[in-house]
Amino acid sequence: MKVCVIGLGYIGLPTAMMLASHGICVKAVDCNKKLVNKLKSGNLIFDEKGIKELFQTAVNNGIQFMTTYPSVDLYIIAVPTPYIEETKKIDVLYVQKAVEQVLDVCNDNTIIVVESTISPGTIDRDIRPIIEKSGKKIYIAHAPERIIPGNMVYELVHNSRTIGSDNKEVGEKIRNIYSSFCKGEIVLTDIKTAEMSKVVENTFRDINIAFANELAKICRKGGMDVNEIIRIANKHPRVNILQPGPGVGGHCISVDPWFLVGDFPEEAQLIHQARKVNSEMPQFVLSRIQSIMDDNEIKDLSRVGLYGLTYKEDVDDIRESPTLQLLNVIKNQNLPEPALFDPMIFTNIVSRQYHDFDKFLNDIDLVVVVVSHTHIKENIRKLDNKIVLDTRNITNKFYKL
Ligand code: SAJ
Repeated sequence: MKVCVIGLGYIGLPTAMMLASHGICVKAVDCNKKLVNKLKSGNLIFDEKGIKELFQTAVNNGIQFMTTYPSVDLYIIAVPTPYIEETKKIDVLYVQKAVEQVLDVCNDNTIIVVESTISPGTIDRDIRPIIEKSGKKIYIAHAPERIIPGNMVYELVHNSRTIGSDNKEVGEKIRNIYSSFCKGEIVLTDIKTAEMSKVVENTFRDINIAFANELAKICRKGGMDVNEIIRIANKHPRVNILQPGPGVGGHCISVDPWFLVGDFPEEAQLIHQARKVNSEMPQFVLSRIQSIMDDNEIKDLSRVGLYGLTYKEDVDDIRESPTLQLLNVIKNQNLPEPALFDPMIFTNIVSRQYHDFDKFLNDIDLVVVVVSHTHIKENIRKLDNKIVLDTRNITNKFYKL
């Protein structure tokens, strides 16, 4: 069976490479010519544990990168699904465009699998009518991914997966493809259940992070140590509180819960509130910075340095990152721009960005650790003479949230 993976981002690319590495004939498509040329010339666009080796095996096994849609037996669509700012509903345009382009080249009985996260009912409402209009006999299914950036290659192989299909035989065919590399359980269900379960997983995590963040605010006001309280509470066999932090970033957890808020505004009260708590964390971080500046007679934010720009530790993805959210809050209040350093980011994203850690430290009085990269843990001694706000609780000796 020939497979085409559409959308060579953080999910599509590793999935395409994994399939190719396990003997499947894979054609990997992206509309971005520059990206495709980079891949063709043997360069990856992001780093991940084990991804270089996977890339090499996939190339050796004949994976093909291209910008045009080929005719194959099964398509996997892994394009972005943002939400519409005003309505909070899913913006399904990229998926629809991909489906339309598949329909232009595919034959009857082709299978289209949507991997992109979609809100429950999206396939019936927004995709099926396009397929019906084409007059072709096509099978559509949904197989959401679950891999965590930072450990993608391992999780692609070991996580359990869900396949939503309205046709058992087609579901089995898709299961066969994924089981070429996936050692976890592969659960077959209907499309809407698969759509909803993926959104629910990320919403569960968002709510749990919001709980930890709210506790941080309560403990700050009440003069209590939130990290110690969480450490003790988590000794209870049925309590597992997550870590408070500077906010929730990434293209998944900070996006997917909005789909439920957009479609079920009356019912999704807790989900909406959790999003609000997490979105307000950058403002809370700014208040902490200002109070520490007052305590230490630091006169303005230009003497403050933010450590970390990515949305979480040891990845090079900056989408929706808490640092970018914080910089936005600072800009909106017309305050001076802080300095910034991130060992994972080599291009210039903001104007006061440093690429030399020692120079960065030299130019500032207060360091705000926004991301707990391994780099900062290994260089913790360099912070010895600095005033530090540690929003990630990397050690217990600094100012905390
Ligand atoms: N965060 C905290 N405190 C925590 C845990 C996370 O503040 O205790 C923050 C992180 O720093 C980051 C954000 O939350 O800014 C999200 O990070 P994450 O590691 O929780 O999750 P993602 O976005 O990298 O990946 C999630 C995962 N989903 C779940 O764990 C339910 C992953 O398995 C999904 O595949 C991925 O979303 C996706 O693509 O949907």
